[in-house]
Amino acid sequence: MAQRTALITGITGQDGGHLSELLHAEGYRVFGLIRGQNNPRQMAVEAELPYVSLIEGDLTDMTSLVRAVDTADPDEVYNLAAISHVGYSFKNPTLTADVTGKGVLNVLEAVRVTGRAEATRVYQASTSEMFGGLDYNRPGNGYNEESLFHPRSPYGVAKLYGHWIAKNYRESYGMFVTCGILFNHEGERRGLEFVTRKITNAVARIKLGLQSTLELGDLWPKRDWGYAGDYVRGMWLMTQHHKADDFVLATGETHSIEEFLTLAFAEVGIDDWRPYVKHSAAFMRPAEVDILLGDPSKAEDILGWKREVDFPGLVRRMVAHDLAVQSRHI
Ligand code: F7E
Repeated sequence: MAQRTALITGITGQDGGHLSELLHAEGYRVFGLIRGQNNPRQMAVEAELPYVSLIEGDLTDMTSLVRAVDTADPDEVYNLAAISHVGYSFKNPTLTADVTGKGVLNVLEAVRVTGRAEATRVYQASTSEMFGGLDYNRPGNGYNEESLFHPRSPYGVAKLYGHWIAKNYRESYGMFVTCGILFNHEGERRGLEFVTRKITNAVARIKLGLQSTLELGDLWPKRDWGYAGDYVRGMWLMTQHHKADDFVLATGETHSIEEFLTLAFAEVGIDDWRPYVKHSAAFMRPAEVDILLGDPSKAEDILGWKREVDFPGLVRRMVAHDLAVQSRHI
C-alpha cells in the first residue's frame, strides 16, 4: 500500500505534537502548517518532531492553504489550528472569529478548489466549549452528539461556526469531514496558559523553592479532563471510520479546579495548598462555563475508543513531568 500522507494545521500545539507522533508511528508522511515569519516555536518543533515537513501558511490566508494542500497532497487533513484560549478570545474576538471560525472554511475550500473533495478526508477539531454548560441544556449523564449548543465565549461561538461549516461541506459536497467534539484534554505538552499546566508547573516550582505563590481565577468550575495522547488516538480512529460523522471524546467524569489543585499539591507532599494560592480577578472571564461533562458512548461503541489515563493519573504524570523539567533550573 502506498504511504499515506497527512497535513496537520496547528503543528506547534499540544495535539499537533501527539498526533504527529501517532501518524509517524502508523507509517504516514506528515506535513505541518507553521504560521508566521520566524515563528519562535519552529526550532522546537524541528527538534521534537524531526520527521515532520513544515510548510509555511496561515489559516486566514487562503492562498497559503491552497499551496500547502498542493505541496502535501494529503490523504488526511487534521485542522487543529485555532486561537484556542478562551480568555484570550474575549480580548481578541475578531481575530478569533477569523482564525478559529473562518479559518475552517478556508481549509475546506483549499481542499475543495484544488480538486480533492473526494480524495481527502478532513478532521475538524470541534470542542465541548460549544455546549456552554448552562442548566437548561445540560443532560444528567453528560453532553453527547445530539445535545443543544450554547457557546459562552467568542472562542466557543467561532468553533460552532467551524463545526457547522464542516457539517455543511459534508452535506453539500459529500466531502469526508468528520468533527471530533473533544472535551478538555491535557498533558505534558499543554501550554502554560491553561489552568492544568499552570498549576502543575507552579506546584513543581513551589516544591523546588523556585516560586512562592500561584495566582488563579475561580476554582469552582468543573471540567471533564482527559489525557491528550488518548484523544489524538480518537481523532485518528474517527478519520479512519467508513463514514464522516460527529463524535464526542470525553472521560465521563467531571472535576473542579480545586480538586485538580488538591491532587497536584498532594503529589509533592503538600496537603494544604491554601497558603500558596492567591485569587486574581485577572484570570476571570466575562462569562464562565460552570460545568462540562461529556458522554463518550458513541465513540466507545462505534470506534472502540476508550481513554486510558484517569484523572489522578493525568495529574500525576503532569506533576512528574514538571518536576523533572524544573529540577534542571536548580
Ligand atoms: O480553563 C478556570 C477557567 O483555560 C479551565 C481549551 O483547550 O478546553 C480548554 O478551554 C477553567 C476555566 O481551559 C485560571 O476560568 C481559573 O473555568 O484551562 P482553561 P478551558 O477554558 O476549559 C476546551 C475544551 C477548549 O476547546 C479550549 O480550546 O479554569 N481558571 N483560573 C483558569 N483558567 C486559566 N487558563 N488560567 C487561570 O489562572
